[in-house]
Amino acid sequence: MTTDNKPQRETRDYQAGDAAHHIHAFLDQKALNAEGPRVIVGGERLHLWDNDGHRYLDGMSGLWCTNLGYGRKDLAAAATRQLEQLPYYNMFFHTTHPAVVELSELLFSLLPRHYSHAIYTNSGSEANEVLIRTVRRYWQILGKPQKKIMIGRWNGYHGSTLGATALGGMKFMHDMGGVIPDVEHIDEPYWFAHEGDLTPQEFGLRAARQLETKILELGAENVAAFVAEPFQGAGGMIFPPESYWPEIQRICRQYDVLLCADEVIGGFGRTGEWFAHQHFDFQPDTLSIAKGLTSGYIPMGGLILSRRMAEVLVEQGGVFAHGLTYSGHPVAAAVAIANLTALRDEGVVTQVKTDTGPYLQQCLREVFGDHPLVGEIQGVGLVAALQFAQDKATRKRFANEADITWRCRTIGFEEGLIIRSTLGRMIMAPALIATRGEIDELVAKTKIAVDRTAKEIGLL
Ligand code: PXG
Repeated sequence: MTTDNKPQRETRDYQAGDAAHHIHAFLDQKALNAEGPRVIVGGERLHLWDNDGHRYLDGMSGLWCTNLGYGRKDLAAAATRQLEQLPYYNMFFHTTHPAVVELSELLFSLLPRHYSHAIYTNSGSEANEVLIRTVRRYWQILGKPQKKIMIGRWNGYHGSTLGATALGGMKFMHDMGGVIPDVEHIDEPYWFAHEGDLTPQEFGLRAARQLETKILELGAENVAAFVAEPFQGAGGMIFPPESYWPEIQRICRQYDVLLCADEVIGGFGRTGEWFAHQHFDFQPDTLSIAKGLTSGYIPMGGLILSRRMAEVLVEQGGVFAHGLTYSGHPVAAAVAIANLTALRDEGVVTQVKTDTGPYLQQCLREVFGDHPLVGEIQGVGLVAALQFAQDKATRKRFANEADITWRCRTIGFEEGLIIRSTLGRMIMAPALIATRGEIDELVAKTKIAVDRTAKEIGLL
């Protein structure tokens, strides 16, 4: 712990204040209050420390967002400069400002050339709210107002606001008042969970063709868009088989359905490409972005539109009846510029592609390839998942897999490591600046956590 971060108040005092006033995300409040949250007070590169001086290796880049790691003075300086120059102005009164103009120029210099316009938001959820309204507006302008059904995927995650929740496929979120009309879902391409004997490639094609079946059932004239994460993040870091995305793209083109990629997690270098759809080699019509846009230092998101869509909205659309007070916020834009500049000029994304990404993937396969608890290893660049399984050969999963992975995550914390558990998988997505040494530490600590878990359930 550094002196800058010496405790100002007792941990239990912070915990009491938190319990008294704060509803946390996706947690049982009562249980959390009884346990008392860890109070995180500082961070540097991949490490965090809490109010009691415990250090953690953050294997999750915060919540998939601190792509440049913690403690970047250049991002802080960019925010300070902009706060002093122009802390706020809006985009409504026939106005703009240099920060947002320069951000757009930089962003579109990094994106494939067939994208041309952005609608800025504060978060990924808002990006997906805007997505729903924008694709429906697009079809209205083209004289097809009935083309408004959005198709998402079960277990996909697109955010926590109403439209984004409905678009996502988390049933427990739908159950908490999270549905809207004209949203449908197909299955996720989760080969390991598939109980038949299809190869991954056969399974990928079959999973993709569910989209065709759904479109035909609903009538292509009623379907606006298909929305999915290039690889599924919160739903378990699920990588589709190679056959999946080309077939999805074929289907969307054939039935004139917009293909919308949620790049909130996959964007800004995670896979070693600037955007995850580039890794999977397909061409979406829209991209939802957030998180890595600012490395999480300040909230910002957006919806990226293809030139074809933007031309319709701009040339034929008249008034676009949407706007957020903080769209293109100058301070967020200034931080995003500093972040993207660093990712580009320090060669961070290139390094993930050519060095640290392959290194992490190779280390994980060497260390866990024959591990008795691990049935499958998926990932590319600096994102990976370990699928826990009772029997790798038959892909038999544990009946209580969520408990086992949760236990592994808890042991991780005890060992000074933060990795995430989903149903049957452990997920890691470290900051993109990770060195080989930091990757060694991540893999070694993960091995300790997985071994301890395996011992507890009698597998080692
Ligand atoms: N799309 C995707 C693909 C996401 O992962 C969002 C949209 C929403 O972004 P905002 O900025 O509104 O949170 C996300 C968010 C997890 C977890 O447990 C992941 C997210 C959020 C909360 C938890 O992996 N991703």
